Amino acid sequence: MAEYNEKSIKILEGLDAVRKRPGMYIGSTDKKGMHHLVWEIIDNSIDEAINGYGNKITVTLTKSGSVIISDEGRGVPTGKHISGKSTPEVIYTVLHAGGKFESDGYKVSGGLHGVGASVVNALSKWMKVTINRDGKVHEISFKKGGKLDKDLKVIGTTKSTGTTIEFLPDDEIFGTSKFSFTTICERMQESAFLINGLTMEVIDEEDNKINTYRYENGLLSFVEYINEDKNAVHKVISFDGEKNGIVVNIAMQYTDTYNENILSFVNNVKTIDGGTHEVGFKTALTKVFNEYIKSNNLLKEKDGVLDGSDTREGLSAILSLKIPESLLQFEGQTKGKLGTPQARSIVESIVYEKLSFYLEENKETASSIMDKALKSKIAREAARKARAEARAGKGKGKQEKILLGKLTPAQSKERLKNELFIVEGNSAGGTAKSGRDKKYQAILPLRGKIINCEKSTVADLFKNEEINTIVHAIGAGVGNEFDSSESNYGKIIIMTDADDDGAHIQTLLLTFFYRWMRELIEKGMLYIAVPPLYLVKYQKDKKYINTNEELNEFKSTYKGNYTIQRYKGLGEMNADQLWETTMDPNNRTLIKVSVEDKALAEKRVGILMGDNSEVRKEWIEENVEFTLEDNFKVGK
Ligand code: 0RA
Repeated sequence: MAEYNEKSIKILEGLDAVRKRPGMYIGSTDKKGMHHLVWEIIDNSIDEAINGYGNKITVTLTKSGSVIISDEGRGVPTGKHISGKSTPEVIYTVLHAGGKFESDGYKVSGGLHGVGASVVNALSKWMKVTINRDGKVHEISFKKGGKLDKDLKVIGTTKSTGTTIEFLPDDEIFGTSKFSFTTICERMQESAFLINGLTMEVIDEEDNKINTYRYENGLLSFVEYINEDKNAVHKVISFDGEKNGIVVNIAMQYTDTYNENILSFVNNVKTIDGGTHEVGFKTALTKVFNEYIKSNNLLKEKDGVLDGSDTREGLSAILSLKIPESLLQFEGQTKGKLGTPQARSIVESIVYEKLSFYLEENKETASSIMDKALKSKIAREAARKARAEARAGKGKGKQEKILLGKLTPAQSKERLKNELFIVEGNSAGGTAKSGRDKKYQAILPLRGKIINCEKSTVADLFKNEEINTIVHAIGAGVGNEFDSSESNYGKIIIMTDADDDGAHIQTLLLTFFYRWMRELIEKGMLYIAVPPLYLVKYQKDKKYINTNEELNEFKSTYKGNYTIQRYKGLGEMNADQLWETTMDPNNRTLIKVSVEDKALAEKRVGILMGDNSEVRKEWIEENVEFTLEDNFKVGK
């Protein structure tokens, strides 16, 4: 009912409605929302390419902050619309409920896609559309808010066809946000992976950078890209199939790591929350593995069977489905979950049939994959046993011994309200101990080195004293057995110095949490504390400052007459100051750690954990924004 009303209003109202409530159309008015404008325009060009018209799309970021999206399709129709206006004017100034002005082939209505190019126009300071069609160059332009500026007219001749759209996002809506070359490249590369033969070019005119993406066998290249820095167990396997109009393309590869990485797309749009296709894929894997194990006598009957998670350890896989509009069903709040029931059985039968065949044909690969799954089973059972013992009280004494003299616990037994501060260094740990809220805040100082967990086994983990302590303090298991609902703390807060060493410790800890307690991140329980960088004093006033930007602002406001104290470490503050600036829930800044994009997160953890500290530092500087409530996005 509500949806029906909303949609009818959308049709009736003009572009002003979009400017009044931009969030309704593009999700948000931050940097992410601003990038939605670009995705919206590009999606139309991609549709045109998928239909067989034009195999190159160029995105240009100009020095003035505008963006140009150019394709080589048929060109937007230029004739008169029944309303008497030109078709382009209608397309770019009239809100379309469903978004698309043409319904063909495979269309997706998931998520925020398909709100229409007019929404982009509505949220722009100006927009210009150039159409090459019928041998002529046509142009139409719009002013702030999507108001017609110059009506469609022919401005020249051409031999080519295509559509070029340039727009400048309105700073009244988006503030000072700027487009990110990296973000746009990542998105374009993803589209190039999904659409074989499509060339995606991204140009940054300010920094003179050009990136071009084109793949002949995109899914295969996608998996190779994800596994680039890992040791693959075999060559990428790919399967294709079709049934009842549903087309399935899959590529997969096991590596010697322990993490699972399944990405799925429907009609080239990511299904972030999975859905029936992923369920079908996982079901088939479990079935194929257990049948293989059984027929090759790799497991005694009394030892049971492989768990689904055993068959996915170290697996990177991409599922890409094309589903006709009539069968499309999306679920969940953000419509990121495929609901189409047929997708499950189709994927399941294709993977079952083709993977069984592959394993029979490639005995050596099969044996190393099975070996890995069997090892996963053993590790999983060992971890479960250890946890059961700890719960039954058997390991309790041991647990306390491990934490004794290290953890300063909170007094409260309210686990959700309690916070664990993981603090760099003993001396800062001491300060934090004196400064904290004893009731709800626990302090765990890190003394020794934390290992890089990127490739650790469970056994390696527990050999590292620092990690071992963290696992026991949180008390909710690790790896497949981790269960966030058993965590002793509602918030886990990483608190390090604001320097290179601190950043390094952060990345080591983030790698650990990402690999071994990912649910903590998914549930929004992991945070990074932001200690101040400076204390500035002006006459009798003093102020803590968290960013260099803020410092510059201060300097320009209070020309001269001030003193600046740079805090290099947590230890330079006394207990009161540390509480006041960094730990007091009413005053502190925390960055919530989140993973937006699984594939990118994989790459990012690779960057962060690689040997190149320059790249790492650059990344942290570029991607971690030190503002209240801003998310630390591993994946964005
Ligand atoms: C509908 C019909 C035709 C072209 C397009 C849409 C079209 C739209 C966009 C948006 C960005 N690039 C685009 N390219 C094409 C043409 C139909 C025909 O020529 O018969």
